Amino acid sequence: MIDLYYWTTPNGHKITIFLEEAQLEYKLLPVNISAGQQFEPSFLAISPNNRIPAIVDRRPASGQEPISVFESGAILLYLAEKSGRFLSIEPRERIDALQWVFWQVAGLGPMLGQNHHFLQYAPEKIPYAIDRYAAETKRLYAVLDRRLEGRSFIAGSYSIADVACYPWVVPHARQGIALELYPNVARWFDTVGQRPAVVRSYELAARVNSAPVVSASSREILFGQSDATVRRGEAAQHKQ
Ligand SMILES: N[C@@H](CCC(=O)N[C@@H](CS)C(=O)NCC(=O)O)C(=O)O
Repeated sequence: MIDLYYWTTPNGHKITIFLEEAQLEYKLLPVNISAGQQFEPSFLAISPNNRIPAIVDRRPASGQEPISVFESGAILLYLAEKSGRFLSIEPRERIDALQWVFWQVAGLGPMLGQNHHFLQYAPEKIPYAIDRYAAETKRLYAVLDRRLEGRSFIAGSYSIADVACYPWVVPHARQGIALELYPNVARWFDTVGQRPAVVRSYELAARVNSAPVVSASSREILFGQSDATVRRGEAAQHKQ
């Protein structure tokens, strides 16, 4: 049984998609990041970066102590290895998929996140920041588009590389992206979006939370963090 600490965001969707695809047994533990639940000591003990997603595998293959994992890329790798699904064991195909998973967690996710921030949420419109992240977003979509030319999926057959990237392409309109300008991404996006496990994951998300993650009341929680936030979390953990 996998405990999944989850909220309804792209990084959260990656893991529900994998778990639904692989049909692993899991228990969903919502962490409402708009309400500050990511700072609860019990969650910080599993996810020291105060971010979802995180998992606890109550039945690791070793048969020993439960294993906890944070960072969506590490979780996808862990689950792929545990289940033997969506990551080839053939070395060339395996590293091909993994390099695109790393590309997603180090590039596509953070850059599109900054794009969102400056385009949608920043209290002042800063043209330099908006333009910088809009251009980088378009560059990354173009990289993905070139990669998908003549390919059905990002790396060989459907893999954790597709699972990692898909949820970040879902909000393409809010990123200022016209998907028709990236026809290979658009075709891939349609194919992945029709997979029953992907459909189930987004239905599940709608049942867990239908409110926007970023609202007037959650802005300070999400955008007001600093080293003091981490120190407060640490102090709360020590009190426990
Ligand atoms: N690199 C991390 C990023 C995770 C992340 O940014 N999670 C966001 C939701 S998508 C979060 O938990 N935010 C809570 C906060 O900002 O306090 C991963 O890939 O897991």
